Amino acid sequence: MSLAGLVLREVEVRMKQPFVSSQGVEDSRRVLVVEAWQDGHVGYGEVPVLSAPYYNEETPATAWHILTEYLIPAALTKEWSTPEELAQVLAPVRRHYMAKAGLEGAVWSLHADLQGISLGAAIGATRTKVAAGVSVGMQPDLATLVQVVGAYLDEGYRRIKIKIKPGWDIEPLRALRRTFGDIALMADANSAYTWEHADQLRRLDEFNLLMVEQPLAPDDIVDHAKLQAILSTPICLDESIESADNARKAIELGSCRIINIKPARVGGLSEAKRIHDICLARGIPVWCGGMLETGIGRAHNVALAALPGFTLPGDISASNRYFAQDIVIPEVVVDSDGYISVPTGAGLGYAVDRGRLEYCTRRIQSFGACAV
Ligand code: NPG
Repeated sequence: MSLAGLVLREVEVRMKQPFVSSQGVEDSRRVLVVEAWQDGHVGYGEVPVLSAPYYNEETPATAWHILTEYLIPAALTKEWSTPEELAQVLAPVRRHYMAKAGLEGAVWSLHADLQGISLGAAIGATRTKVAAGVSVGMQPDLATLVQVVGAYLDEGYRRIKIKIKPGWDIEPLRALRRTFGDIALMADANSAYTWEHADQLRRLDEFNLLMVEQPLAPDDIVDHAKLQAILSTPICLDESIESADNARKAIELGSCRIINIKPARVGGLSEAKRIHDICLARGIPVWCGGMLETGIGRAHNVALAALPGFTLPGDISASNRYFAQDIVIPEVVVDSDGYISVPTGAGLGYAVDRGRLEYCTRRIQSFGACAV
């Protein structure tokens, strides 16, 4: 590959309702979109940062700075010819995984398009459909939670994830079990607990959950190993797993029995695939997490979730879960059986609605031969 140029956009896509988690509230998505151009073909990647640095250290402003000052210049001046080689060129920049993932993702998307194959095929994926799960933000009361979950079950979602924290855990889980019986149910704590809450967390075992996600600190694999030893509920790690080497250590320590893989959290699809391969070799089931992506990031997640080791429903819901109007055509949809079809067309598999993309663009900068 030899990129003609790149375009970086900050876009704002309005959400239908605010998403509440222990990291805060997102009421519209201000993310970055990267376009990679070559021979009239274009690939797209997304930097799904939150508006404030409460999931990781990144925001739209930090990602814009790192991409424009370091990552994009490196991509346009250093030698590389495949997306995996680009990931190595970007590696000297420490962390800033979401910024890296957006740039590498655009190049993966372009690479697949130039080869005339789907993004999924380009990374070695084989599934023709992926199971859709849904993440339910924190609700004001139990009645509203039960009503919201019931509506998603009626839409066909195959797994329900609710946010928990001390004071909002046992009661909501008990209400859902009482109302909906043995549905596929999991809880995401987003590090809201500490080791001192171990006895409280052990009470989760009564609910036969698929897993409890990231109960302890976002950079911990030691206390999680101690907790998993006394919990029958599988621990799933999210924030703690930032690389394939991290994943190997967590598995060897017994810190988790399941891993949530997000391309944005680990710097892109190349590292995400490496984590998948390590987990597959060690019998650790994985699923694809979400960061409230627009259809561009969602398309990358669908391609990743089509790899064979993704045996659990992920946080890949339909575009209409969050957006009245997405920026891709067709929008990501979940069928009545709770599955998303994996696109077979060349590249991203979803067309980017360029008019909608322009309408949502708040800031734009072009690099190399791209003129905007
Ligand atoms: O459906 O894309 C989605 C969101 C899935 O709940 C989800 N993500 O920690 O995994 C997470 C969580 C999250 C998203 C947390 C945004 C905080 C903000």
